Amino acid sequence: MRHRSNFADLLATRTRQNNWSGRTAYIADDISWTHGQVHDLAARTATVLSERGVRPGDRVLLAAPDSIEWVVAFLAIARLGATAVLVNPELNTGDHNTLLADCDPKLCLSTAALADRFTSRTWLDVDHLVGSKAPDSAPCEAVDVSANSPLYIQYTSGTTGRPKGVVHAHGHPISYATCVGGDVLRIHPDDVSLSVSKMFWAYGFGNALVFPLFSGSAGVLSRHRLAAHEIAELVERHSVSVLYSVPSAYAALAETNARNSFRSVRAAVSAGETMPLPLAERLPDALGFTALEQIGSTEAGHAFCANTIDHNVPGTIGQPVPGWELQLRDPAGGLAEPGSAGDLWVRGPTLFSHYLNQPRATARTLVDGWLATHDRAVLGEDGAYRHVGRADDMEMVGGISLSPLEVERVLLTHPMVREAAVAAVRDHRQATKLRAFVVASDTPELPDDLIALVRSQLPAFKVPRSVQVVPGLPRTPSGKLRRHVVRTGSW
Ligand code: 3SK
Repeated sequence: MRHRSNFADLLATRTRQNNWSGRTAYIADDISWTHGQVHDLAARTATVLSERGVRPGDRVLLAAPDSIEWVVAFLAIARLGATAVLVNPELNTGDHNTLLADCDPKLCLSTAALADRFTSRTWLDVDHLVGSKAPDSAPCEAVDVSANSPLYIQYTSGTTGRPKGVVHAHGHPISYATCVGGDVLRIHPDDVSLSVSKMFWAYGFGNALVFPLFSGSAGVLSRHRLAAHEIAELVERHSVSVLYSVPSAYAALAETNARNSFRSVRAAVSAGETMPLPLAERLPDALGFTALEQIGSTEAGHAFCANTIDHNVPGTIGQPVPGWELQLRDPAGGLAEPGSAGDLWVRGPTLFSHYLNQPRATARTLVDGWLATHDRAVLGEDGAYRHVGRADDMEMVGGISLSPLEVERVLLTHPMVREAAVAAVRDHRQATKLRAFVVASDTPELPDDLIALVRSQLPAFKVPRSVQVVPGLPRTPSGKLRRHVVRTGSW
């Protein structure tokens, strides 16, 4: 029986049926690629991969910066019915080796700069493969797969712990493109998007690969991590209409004085972490837009709760994305009292099938079809959810447990503070003391001012003993704070 569920094939067919072949799909390194060119090159790249022995069900590791080559390689792997393992190219050798051992790929694709990482396996330079070898090959037919066949794996370690390979199927991106890209953001063929988060990560993959290809719109790609002034410059140069970013990057943008560069932005999406309310309130003045906050996870595929183009309540993570159910549970596993905070469990159409090689972790996280997000939230009377932290966020100081978020929220009201993290850090006597780390315009009196600010609003045991100004906080690629690293006091 033919399923016609191959994700790469569905996108190529959709492009032909909607006459999008001549429209711009990507602008990468200032070169434009049409949707037709991308799908044609992917079909030819699939031929080369097949000649190299890639077969349906094989895993192919892809560790490269965001680029047209990345997009084309992904579509080629999908076309062959193989599974793409999407890996952060910036990891160190040890981390790459851990992932290699876990996913045991048939073939590795990376740029030449990372060749030595992967030559213990069959390895190809993705830029050479797509740029030089594929154009001379014939296009390859798509392999027939079912909507449940594995399509890609992304690694998550959450904010701590052993990496887990999250497996998603061919049917998933089509579903979140419809619900998040369509219902929530109303992406249309005239949009031009820029995702600050990279494509190896769930948020960036949906934003930069799935949404443009599914909607016939254009995406701007950058190989390197963008500084605030580069984001402003790209948005202005390409008249970006949909910007996807994370709170720490919005905080940096708000200080650029580049409001005029953002005139073309009709939607500015924020995810990865809760946006502090003072920052959310600063954005309209500083940048001319209000951010649309959403929350999702690698296991969920993309966002499951979001503010939408039609209904945005700053300071909240919005309402369930169509197709998703949310439950707030109390510690005993029952439903939390209305209006009180609970552990967030979600159920919906794009939940991962399993963690690669980790059945016990899968069973702990996916229970009766519900995903334990480890986020905590509260449902307001307005129907919008507010994120109130992670289940593992608590700090213990002098035997008393406290939420660092409450202290961070106070610190963030100070006009000089752009980011804040508070943790119980061991001093030289191994005693834990509350310390605040802030990204801020430094002044000699800032630490004392911040301590006085917290003291004026919170009880004494929540006042940090010291304040350290740091250039940046340790975050996951999606922008989530790595609290276990903050607790070490150095990074
Ligand atoms: O909220 C997030 O961090 C997220 C993660 C993956 C995909 C999408 C989102 C919004």
